[in-house]
Amino acid sequence: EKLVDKAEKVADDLTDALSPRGDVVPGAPGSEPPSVDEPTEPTDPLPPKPDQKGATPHSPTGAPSKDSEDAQRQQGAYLTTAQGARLSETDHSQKAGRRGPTLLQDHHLREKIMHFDHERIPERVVHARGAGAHGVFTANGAAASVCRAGLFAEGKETEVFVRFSTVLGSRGSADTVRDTRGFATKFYTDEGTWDLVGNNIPVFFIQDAIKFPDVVHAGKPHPDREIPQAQSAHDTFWDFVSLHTEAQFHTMWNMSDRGIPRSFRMMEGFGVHTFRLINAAGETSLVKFHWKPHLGVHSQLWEEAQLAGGMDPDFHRRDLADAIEAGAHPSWDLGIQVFPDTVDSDGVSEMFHGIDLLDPTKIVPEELAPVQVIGTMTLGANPKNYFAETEQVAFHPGHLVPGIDVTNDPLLQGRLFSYLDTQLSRLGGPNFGQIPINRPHAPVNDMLRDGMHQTADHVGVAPYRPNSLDGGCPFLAGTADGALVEVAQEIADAQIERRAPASFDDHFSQATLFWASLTEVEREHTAAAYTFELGKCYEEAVKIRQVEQLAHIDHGLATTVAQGLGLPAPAEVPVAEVVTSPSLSQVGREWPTDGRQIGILVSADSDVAAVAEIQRAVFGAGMVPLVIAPTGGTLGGDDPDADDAPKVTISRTYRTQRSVEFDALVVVDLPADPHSDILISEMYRHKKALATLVPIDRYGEFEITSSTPGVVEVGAAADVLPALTPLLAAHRAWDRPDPSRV
Ligand code: HDD
Repeated sequence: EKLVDKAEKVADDLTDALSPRGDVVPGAPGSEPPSVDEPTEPTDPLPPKPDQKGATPHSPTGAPSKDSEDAQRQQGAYLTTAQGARLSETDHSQKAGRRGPTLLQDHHLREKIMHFDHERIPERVVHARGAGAHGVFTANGAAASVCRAGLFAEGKETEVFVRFSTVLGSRGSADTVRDTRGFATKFYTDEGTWDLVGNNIPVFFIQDAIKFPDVVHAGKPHPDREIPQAQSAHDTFWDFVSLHTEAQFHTMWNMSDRGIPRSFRMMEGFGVHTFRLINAAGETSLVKFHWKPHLGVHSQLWEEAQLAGGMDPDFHRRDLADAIEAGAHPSWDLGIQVFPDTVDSDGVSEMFHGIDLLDPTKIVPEELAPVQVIGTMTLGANPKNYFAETEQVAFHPGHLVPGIDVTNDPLLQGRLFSYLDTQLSRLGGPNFGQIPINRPHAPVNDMLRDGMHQTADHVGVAPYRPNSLDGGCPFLAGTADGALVEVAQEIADAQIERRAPASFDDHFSQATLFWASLTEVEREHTAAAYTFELGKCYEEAVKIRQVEQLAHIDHGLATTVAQGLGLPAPAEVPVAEVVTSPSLSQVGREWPTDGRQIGILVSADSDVAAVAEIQRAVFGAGMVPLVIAPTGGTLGGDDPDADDAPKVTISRTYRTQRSVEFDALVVVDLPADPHSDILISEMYRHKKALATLVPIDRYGEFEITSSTPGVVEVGAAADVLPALTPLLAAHRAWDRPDPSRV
């Protein structure tokens, strides 16, 4: 008791000393939280967003929603419950006395917490991490001769929504990991929705969908510790792909620079499978779909990708959204490789020059079947709400329109089941097609009724066919009325069996073709990536087995990787003799520079007029100038009497910048600062363009002179842009000496 008394006295003394008891004097400093005048009328978002018109929302039956803009905003001036009752308080729960327990009757509390508790839905089992954008596809008419689909008619414009993604990582994982990228496009056509659910890599790990859980389980984090996140650099992945040789070709694409894109805007896309097109006369052709980015195909370097993963895990998501908001709308040509839908001399269908078009682990080199452009897609609007659009969008390779049909590719066939099925648990029931982002823009009259999350008020009494009560509606359409076309096909081999055709057995020759078609610098990167990834494995047997598989692709590659791992070179085995396919390389061409990010390094005393001039020129060329200075705020404009003195807004400080953000650097002044030292040396090592107004003779361990490839010394601000543009067009100075072999 004595101890308790003493403790209470100490507590009382302390409380008196620290905060005098009694009512706080109104108006005394700190007595009230800062407040704003309420209520506030709903306003447009701040800051105002330029021209961000997305797709028009449609009602469940396909008719445009009334007041579609208002429906997306908060309604009314007052905070309400979910049932629309106005609230006078939302910061305190209802209690029995100020210090008493919270009451069960507090509906507002329970409703608010209940809703919050259920805000998350299951993330996608694969492709969980993504970024979306709205846009328009405009056809040039070139596909009209092979496909009856209305969206390919010359000049036809169709609204689209695209979602780019990584495959292995969780929803919150970093963007710049080494992985395949998803490239899924929803075309809201007048004849129904068509989804082209592709990747940035034209082949897949497996030939049959039944193996999808295996490859995904192998790539996902280990089940015991749930590491590593969003990586293929671990034992289970390499265990699987070294045992399962049909995965070797896709894996090689992952190890090449394609596995670490510079931007979603600079990736190719592929439908992967062969599809069957039907024209107005009912004739069929086989095609593979390709997206060709107008900005070219560019990648990060592995060190950059790793740095960006820490520096800015949202690197690709931010890049896409910023570019669209700034008006640098990314665009792609959609192209097709067309193959005759005939049987070959052995009586086998879906073959082209000996390549089995039903095997999703094979490409058809573009030199054998050129990609013919059939239209262009431009992404011009960011989503207004990530969850509503990018998270809830549901793609499906079976969402087809009249004139586009599937083939018997066993991987595609399994996908046709999986994408409907997964939405039941992810989006909570069979009515996910009614979620605004998933609503078709064509009229929907499906006789599907009820179910979880039903939002349509269906009228009529006869949701069945045939009926005579609702006027016999809906009617069935014939081909002439735009019905889906189902091509009659003979089944060549009617025996039911679990086997693949012999033409699926070749797992290495196209990997050899790919390797042979890369330039030297791309090969170096690819070999280094294998060495890095296998170097992260613990099991010696896995590494040895994978190196042996590489020997079936190229013995030199296998030997280089083995050396890096400290393993003996594998035995030499025969490899396929190939002709090269130059279109597989991404190096050696020139591309537009739109949307590139240019760092401008200045000091506190730099010539503000010169910096402003460079900034204007870069911006005027459709690129993003980012001024890097010792502190934030503005450069210049200090003299209050000189209204028209040049003034420049600072975008980054020496501490908040990192080289991975910039495609090129303009050095206006060379500050003596460790952060800018790292900036310049990384720009050098990553082979990025450098334009400098001050001489840099030697920089740390690197020799940076005007004769260094990709480095230009300029005399004046006006010379910067003309000097930088050709360097940026080539993307990197690949011939720059690389002492540290990044
Ligand atoms: Fe898949 C999502 C692409 C094979 C099962 N896949 C998904 C997404 C893309 C692809 C881009 C993300 C779509 C989005 O952004 O919402 N998938 C491919 C490609 C494949 C492929 C190009 C091979 C050529 N996929 C594949 C197989 C299966 C799946 C063989 C199953 C048998 N994929 C799914 C899935 C996902 C999915 C589990 C996860 C979330 C979703 O579908 O909606 O159903």
